Amino acid sequence: MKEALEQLRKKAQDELSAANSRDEILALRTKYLGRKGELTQILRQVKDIPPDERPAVGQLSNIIKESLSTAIDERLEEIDTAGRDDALSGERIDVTLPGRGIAYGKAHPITTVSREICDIFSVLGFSVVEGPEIEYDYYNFEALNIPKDHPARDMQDTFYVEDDIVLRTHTSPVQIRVMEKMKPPVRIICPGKVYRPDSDVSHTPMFHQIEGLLVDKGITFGDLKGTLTYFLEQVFGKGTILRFRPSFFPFTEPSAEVDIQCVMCRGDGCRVCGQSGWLEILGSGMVDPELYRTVGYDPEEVSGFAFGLGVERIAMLKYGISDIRLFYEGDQRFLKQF
Ligand code: 2NM
Repeated sequence: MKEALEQLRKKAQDELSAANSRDEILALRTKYLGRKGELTQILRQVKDIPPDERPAVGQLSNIIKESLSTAIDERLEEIDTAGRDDALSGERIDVTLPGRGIAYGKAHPITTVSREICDIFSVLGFSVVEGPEIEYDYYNFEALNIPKDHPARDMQDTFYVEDDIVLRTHTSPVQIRVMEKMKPPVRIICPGKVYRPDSDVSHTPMFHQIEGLLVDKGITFGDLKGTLTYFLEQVFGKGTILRFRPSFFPFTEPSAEVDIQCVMCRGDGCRVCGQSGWLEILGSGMVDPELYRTVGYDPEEVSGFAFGLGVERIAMLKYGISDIRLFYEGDQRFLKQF
């Protein structure tokens, strides 16, 4: 009996050492200590041995039962700890790895240049005003003194939505709307999208314009020259050489186009300036008295100047870009440079 017990203890301990998983160890507990387990089977036979040997056998079996139970618990603990250690070392975070980085977005170069231009005029006391991109014929043409037979009215130059509704071809209708509502003095700058059916290296059917308007008592062509000279020196640098060249617009009289000396060849003549040595930057003029009558101002009381420029053209000259379409292709390699 004693021998059978010792053999059982040895066998159980060997199997326990060989067991490598929780399930195996739990199976051993059932196998030896369970209600139908091997130790229990042996203890059932105690009643068959002589009474004087029973206490010793009982004691031994209790010791074996205890030590086997303790050994099983310890082994379970070992397995659990090893599993946790494996999990921890496998899942360890390497805090020295560089971060994944966040892909920040940023303003489109046209937005940036447009804001820079508006900021310069804000310093001079101009307010930034926006208005509708779909506009009545009245505000886009009629109120600006562009008569029905003017070439700018042709279907090729304007996107028509309906007979009397167009996609605005310039932002001056915003200025007409402001003058209808507000009395002089008026000092406004109007940025925004405009639309004309053109498409080549220097024209897209949608582009951005900024127009300015200043109306007050006693405003002269000298104010126009001083304001635009200051503005162009802010954009292209102090000492920028410029010239005011007579021109014509239906809404201004007199009118002038402002050129700067070519930034590429400094006036020698190159491909960018078409060998002229000059770059056309903006159109301007003294607001035609006819417009004041249209909006209810008295042309004997007030005078003023207005100007308009294309943002893409300024951005192309500023950054040395030769194809306007690059702004609208969404190519990250191009856009990331600004
Ligand atoms: C230009 C050139 C000259 C202009 C005129 C007006 C308004 F509303 F007062 F009539 N706004 N902008 C103007 C004048 C625009 O763009 C080349």
